[in-house]
Amino acid sequence: MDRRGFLKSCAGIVAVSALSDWVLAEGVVLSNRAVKVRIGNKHPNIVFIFIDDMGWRDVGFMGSTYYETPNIDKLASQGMVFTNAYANAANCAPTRACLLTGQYSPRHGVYTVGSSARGSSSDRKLIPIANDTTLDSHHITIAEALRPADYVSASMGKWHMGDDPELGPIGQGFDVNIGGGSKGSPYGGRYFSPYKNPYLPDGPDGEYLTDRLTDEALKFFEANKDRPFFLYMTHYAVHTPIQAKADLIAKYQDKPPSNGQDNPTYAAMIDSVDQGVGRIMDKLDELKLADNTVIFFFSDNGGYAGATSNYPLRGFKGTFYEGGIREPMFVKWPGVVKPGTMCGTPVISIDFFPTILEMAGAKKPLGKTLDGESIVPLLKGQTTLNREAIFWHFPAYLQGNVAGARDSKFRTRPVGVIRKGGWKLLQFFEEWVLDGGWGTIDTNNAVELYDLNNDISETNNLANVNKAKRDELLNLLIDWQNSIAAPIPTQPNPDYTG
Ligand SMILES: [Ca+2]
Repeated sequence: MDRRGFLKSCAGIVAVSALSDWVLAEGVVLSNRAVKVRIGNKHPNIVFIFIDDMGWRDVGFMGSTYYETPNIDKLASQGMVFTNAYANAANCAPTRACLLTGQYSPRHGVYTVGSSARGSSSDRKLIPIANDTTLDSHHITIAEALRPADYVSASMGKWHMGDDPELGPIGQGFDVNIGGGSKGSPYGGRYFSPYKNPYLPDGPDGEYLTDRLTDEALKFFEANKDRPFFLYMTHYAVHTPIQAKADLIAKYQDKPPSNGQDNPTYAAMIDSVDQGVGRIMDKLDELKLADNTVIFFFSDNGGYAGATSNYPLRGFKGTFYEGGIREPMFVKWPGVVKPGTMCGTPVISIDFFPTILEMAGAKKPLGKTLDGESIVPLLKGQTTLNREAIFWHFPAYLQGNVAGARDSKFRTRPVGVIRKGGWKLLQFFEEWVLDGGWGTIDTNNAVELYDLNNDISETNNLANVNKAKRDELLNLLIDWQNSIAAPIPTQPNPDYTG
């Protein structure tokens, strides 16, 4: 049976996602992963530099005067800096699942890291929604979507979505996996070889993981310089454990703290990332690929409370205040993005999937829902996108006491969030569900509203001051929750003791 006949015979009985998987798989077989050298290499190479746990102000180009990132800053100056760029979540795995699929969390069920029921049960008012700790293999990832466009792709570093052969980078469509499995921090708890990482052969004793991943990236460029490539450069740095090379720690040992940033070892971790970025650019220059390579720079959640300061943003990794979700970001796209530009339009990690597809000239996989929007128009100078708002859904508990959190026991309790224009609203499900919803909204303490344009630190809750704006955003948020069937925790926890 030919493909058309097969599709026709299946159309009535095969679920859309299964059908699109089949079409995608067929595309892979037909291309046979053959090396096709493009005449003139029309579509750019894509290097996505993804730092773990890096805070909004943890780089020079975002204003840090403590950390030193000359290579990253130089690259940022050659591209467009996004000042309102968001991760889809305040911790690692969910942002990664959203980025790799281009979908909000309710579509894949990865809401948090590990259990959604963190902390003491007696402190939790609701039974949280169960969490998926791995990304199911039926989801089409960005690497799978790039295959029909003849991109070779590599994941280097942290994966955190499951293990190969099925759920790791190879199982999810990458051609190369260096060091990525189910773990969210360096295997064996160490940044130095021997790594004890099943996906990364040990180097010489004492070799530093960030340096090694850069070495592997350079090899990948050499091996694939004649075809379009996608590198998901997903550093384990600068996640805990906070470990760095002694000579670099010494560089920061006597440096005066600045704006609350004062950890020499963390600064040295960032320094190693920066040196790696410099080596990547030198290699792309040497191979004469730099002019046809797009560089993205991004992080997966806000800065960690034990290592840095996100000032003036409120909160840290794990909270849904800006310090937990706003990220340093730039895009360098030679010949398209005007160097030295800045964009304040809110963007979010689900946007990278359609953006990269558009850059690569790849088609949206058949039947695939993409929740994000391509930011290519912004990169070309437009100042708005089509959507009305962006959303977060976190039906889980994250324990811990950090400055800026809403209470002392949890970095966050179950929450829904919307940002529209300069306004941001947080809907806390415990109060919303248990204390009366709309009926008692003026007193139930379920909703916080902030005017980010005038209150970037989220100090002034306007929920009962601008009720029209509150209700407008809350209605949009609830409409979105309904449209995507976002599961809201509603069941009271019998263990709760108050
Ligand atoms: Ca992270």
